[in-house]
Amino acid sequence: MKLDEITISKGIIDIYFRDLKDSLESDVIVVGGGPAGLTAAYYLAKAGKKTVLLERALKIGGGMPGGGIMFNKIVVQESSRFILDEFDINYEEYEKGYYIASSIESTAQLTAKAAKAGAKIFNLISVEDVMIRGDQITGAVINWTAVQMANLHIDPITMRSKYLIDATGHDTEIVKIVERKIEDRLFTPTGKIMGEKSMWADNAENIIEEHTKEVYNNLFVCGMAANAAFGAPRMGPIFGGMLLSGKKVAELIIERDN
Ligand code: 48F
Repeated sequence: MKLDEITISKGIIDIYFRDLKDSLESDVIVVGGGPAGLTAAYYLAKAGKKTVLLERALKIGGGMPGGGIMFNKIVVQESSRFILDEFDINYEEYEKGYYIASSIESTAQLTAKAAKAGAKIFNLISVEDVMIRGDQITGAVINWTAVQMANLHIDPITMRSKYLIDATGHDTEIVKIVERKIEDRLFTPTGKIMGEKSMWADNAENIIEEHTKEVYNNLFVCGMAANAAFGAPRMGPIFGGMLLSGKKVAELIIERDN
């Protein structure tokens, strides 16, 4: 078979735009393709929810591939080991209850399983605003990351969804936008973003599931964004809480949507 460059180009353009158009209306938009967002996308898609994941960066994975200070290993504790099994991630026990996995394999497996479950993953797209109707969050306003980086004055487009998940990590970017744009309070005890506290792995990991919840109408937080929104510590390169938080946010939305 003789290869034709124009067919290669047409194939990429046609299928990309088919997927992009199809993603303009969905059940759930997950903002952020770190470990929490990928885990959420997997469980949501597996449950049959139409799931779109938007990631600003070229590469998926957020803070996971870098491990701890570029040592590409992650730690997962006993309570979340079953999620490593669910994603077919290899690990070894280091000390009782401390499991070590490759951060590269973990990122790859989370991504592959989320995609194979049916989540549509778009990299290089940043969420720069949200859609709000009355007191309901109804979708995301998106632009190319390259446009933001080049500081070009180019208008964004929109995606509608029943639910939005802020899985943007330490920066809590989506909740920050919402906090600025609504007239009422967030569903945090102070009504505002409470802010991330300094490193305390045990405390942070134990509280993160409790903080994984709806933070404003139809807007949920998971992963580090959940602890940042509700004023809890960071945890460093232990990732069990991220996985459990991603699973929990999926379960909350599945329950709500039924
Ligand atoms: O930071 P990130 O990995 O968040 P996470 O899933 O996991 C946190 C851990 O990596 C680690 C930790 C504990 O183990 O403390 O830091 O909570 O992934 C967040 C992703 O969101 C993307 C960003 O590029 C990153 O890949 N992101 C952030 N803002 C936006 C965004 C945005 N506005 N639009 C699209 N993507």
